[in-house]
Amino acid sequence: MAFFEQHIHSEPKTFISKYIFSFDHKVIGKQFLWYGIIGLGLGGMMALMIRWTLAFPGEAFPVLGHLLFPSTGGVVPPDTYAMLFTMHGTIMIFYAITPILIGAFGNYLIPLQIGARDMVFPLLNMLSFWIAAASALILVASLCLPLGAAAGGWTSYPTLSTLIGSPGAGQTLWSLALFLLGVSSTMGAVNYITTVIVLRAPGMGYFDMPLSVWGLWLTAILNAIFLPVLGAGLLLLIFDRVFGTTFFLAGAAATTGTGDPILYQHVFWIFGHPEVYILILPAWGIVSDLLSFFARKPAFGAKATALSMTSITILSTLVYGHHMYTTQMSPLLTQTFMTLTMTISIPSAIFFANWLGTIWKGSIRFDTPMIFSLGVVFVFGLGGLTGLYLATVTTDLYLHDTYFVVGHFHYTMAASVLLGGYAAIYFWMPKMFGKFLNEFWGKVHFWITMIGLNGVFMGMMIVGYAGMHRRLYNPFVYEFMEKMIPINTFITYSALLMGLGQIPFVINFVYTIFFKKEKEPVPNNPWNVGTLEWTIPSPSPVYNFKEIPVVKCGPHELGNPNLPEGKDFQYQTEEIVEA
Ligand code: HEM
Ligand SMILES: [Cu+2]
Repeated sequence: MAFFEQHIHSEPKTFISKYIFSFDHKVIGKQFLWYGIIGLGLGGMMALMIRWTLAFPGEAFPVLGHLLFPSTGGVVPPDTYAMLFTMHGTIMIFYAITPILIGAFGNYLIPLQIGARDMVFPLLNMLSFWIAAASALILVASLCLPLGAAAGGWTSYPTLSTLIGSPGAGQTLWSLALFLLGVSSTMGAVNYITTVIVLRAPGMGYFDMPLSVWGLWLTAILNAIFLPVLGAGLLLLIFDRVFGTTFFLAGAAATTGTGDPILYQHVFWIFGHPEVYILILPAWGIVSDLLSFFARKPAFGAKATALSMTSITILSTLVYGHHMYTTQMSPLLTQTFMTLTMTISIPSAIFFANWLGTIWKGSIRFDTPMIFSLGVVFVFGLGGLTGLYLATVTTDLYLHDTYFVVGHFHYTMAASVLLGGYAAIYFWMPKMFGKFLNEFWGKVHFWITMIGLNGVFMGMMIVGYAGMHRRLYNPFVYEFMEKMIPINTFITYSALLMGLGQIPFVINFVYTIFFKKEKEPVPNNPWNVGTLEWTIPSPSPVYNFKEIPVVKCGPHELGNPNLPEGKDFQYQTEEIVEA
């Protein structure tokens, strides 16, 4: 755009300016990628400890147990169990999935796919990463406190999270860490939104943007609006804990204050529901593009997909109350939230059908990024359907706070977003690092993960439906649940399998980046697709585009019958070939 001169960056010279305090969106993207993958490992270990405790209560956690919990002979103690599920949820959502999908791919893809040389505000971008790093440091440090880390669940409802429920400093640090992360993400979001608006290459209308950019852009908008809401809630919580205010103090009204724990829930979910869409939208966008690329067909109804994603974004701001049916809001409010929640099914069904339309009669190439994308279609289908049971007040009253909810949200976000993230890593690896991940190990990774995760999350929905409450230390103290022990053991073995399935990925990833030598340089466009990032060398140079490209067609021009023999796609810089 005319009023935003884009210069060619000069190459940074020192290690520090190149890899540590880098202004380059591509390097910042990679920093976030490593950050997220480390988070995934940490959160994953915690998940295995949780599962071990549930399947084998009272037994020492293998290998690490004796090291971590010497006072109990290696058994996870109850208060530690509460910290584990709290930190697991917090780390997975905010320090693993968010940095991978939004931090890494948001940074990496947005400028490249819209034909820009960098983000609009590179300094802000760098600060956003380092504030996120500080936030992670604070969170992890809280694990070493004498009274331990936060233990009030990832939602940290009062009274669990006020001084009465958690006297230690862990909860305060948790709130501070998330507040900082909110600051970091808001900075990132402002950058993404502005970059998409002002730096799109000449000729690129909104509907010419790849759907990945659409997803990331809508996510950034949600982030910019709703993270500050969480920030406000956390600030009040910190005030309650540190300065003795009573915003969320139960029973405060009965004495002199005006506190109400339910107020926190409103504030949390006004942020929290959009947050779950913040996580899923980038994955949706990426999958929508990849399905088209690997089916060698234009994305079916791409405009409708973009518009459905937009309407889901808007609707997602209006449904938060479905997390609070059991708090006795007025029936009118409850039913309004139910109706609005159900309404989301309409745009969801539209773009889900578009996914199926895209692969229908395609000449599908089953490369690793594609099988991960097909995996997303499958698990998101299941996750979305289970949402309907929770959206219905009458069924939710029974299912609320059971493992059914846990199964639902793991299908929708753990499974869908994780698989979507992996699809993206396998797909953009050659552009990011100039090397391919090994296909064979990629497929092994996919199948073990897929089998494991369905065992885990399907199992969760079954025990939840049978009445198993979430967050119990030893559910089998209740007689009616003894019959579920075998299913719980099955879930745990599935989780172990899923955990083992990540090892091929980690080895593949680390080996490829640091040790693998490609025999020949990776071609600019190994997958034969037309979006702008594939028009430049792999890995892309510091300044991305020597000349800012001029866009002449959409991102999914594949399989046009008028193309010359032997060519089945067009670059976005090429005029559409007509008969
Ligand atoms: C497709 C339509 C969806 C519907 C109708 C739906 C509905 C619901 C409802 C009603 C609840 C509350 C259940 C309860 O606590 O009793 C819930 C929980 C949840 N959903 Fe969904 N959902 C949908 C999609 C998603 C997506 C796409 C994600 C994430 C990417 C997601 C993530 C979550 C999370 C994290 C929770 C639980 C939060 C907690 O209590 O810790 N949902 N969902
Ligand atoms: Cu929700």
